[in-house]
Amino acid sequence: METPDMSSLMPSRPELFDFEGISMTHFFTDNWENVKNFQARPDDILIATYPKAGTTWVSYILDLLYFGNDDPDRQTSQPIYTRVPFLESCFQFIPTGTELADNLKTSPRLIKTHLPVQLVPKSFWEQNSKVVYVARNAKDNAVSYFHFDRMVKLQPEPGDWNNHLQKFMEGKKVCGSWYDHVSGWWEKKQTYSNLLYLFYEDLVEDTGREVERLCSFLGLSTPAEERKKITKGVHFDAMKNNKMTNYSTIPVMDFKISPFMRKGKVGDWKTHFTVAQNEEFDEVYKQKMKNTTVKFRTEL
Ligand code: PPS
Repeated sequence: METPDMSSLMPSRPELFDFEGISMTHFFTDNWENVKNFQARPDDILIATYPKAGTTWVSYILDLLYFGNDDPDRQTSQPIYTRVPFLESCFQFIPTGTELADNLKTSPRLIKTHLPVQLVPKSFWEQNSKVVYVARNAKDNAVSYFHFDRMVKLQPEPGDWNNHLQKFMEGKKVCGSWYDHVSGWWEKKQTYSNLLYLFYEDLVEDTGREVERLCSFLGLSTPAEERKKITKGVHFDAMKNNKMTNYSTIPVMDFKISPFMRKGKVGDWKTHFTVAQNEEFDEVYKQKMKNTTVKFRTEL
């Protein structure tokens, strides 16, 4: 029997529009009343990132730290995007992020967001929930975002690499400006002590050390042996081969164009940026980041 053509059922690529000063698509604003009024709990853990900065990696680390030994079924049959709901998401093929979060039976609840700090529902701050922010250097982040937009049909068309890079520098990507995102969250860290600010580059350099840092922030006394096991389980190759973490169970990603778990490297930008693009990017970077103290590494 021939495979039916599902393309007509697939929603078309959405338009980007301004939402409270941030570029967004309707998939992240359609459920806004529920997002804004979301009731956080004191033991919730919010995993916040600019898209493509290592969200899935840190989500899986936290999932294993808390629930790795609890329920074997969780590890073998629940994809990471249902274990760790994506708060502002509103797609047709899966319940909304707020529905998924409201129905989570676990404690703590692990919740993912890509929102800039000023759009995070206020109950998280009122409840003093813990927040883990992950940031990735702009160049690799831009590259990863490009390949993601190419293969996810629910993202605006990225155009060619140069086109995408210009839009990235202008902040005309879903979730807005990378520069504002990482610096806004960095500022928040100065006044909100329940926020841990991690770097993707540090995770690549020494995952075990960052797992330890997470444990200490979360007040977990996970034994060294267990931490070692987790560190192995969250290695790029292990996650790429794990159906529950590699997003292969989601229908809107075209892995023939690019896999979700693509390269997992620091410095892959060097295979994409031309000398001229790099010079322009560095100039724009200097300007946009002149008022923040957050510093990134673009190579290890
Ligand atoms: S999303 O769609 O915003 O939730 O994507 P996100 O998970 O934030 O980012 C995806 C990129 O993170 C890489 N990744 C990893 N790198 C190293 N080790 C591990 N374990 C790992 N898990 C995910 C993933 O490969 C994407 O980066 P690129 O550069 O595209 O490979």
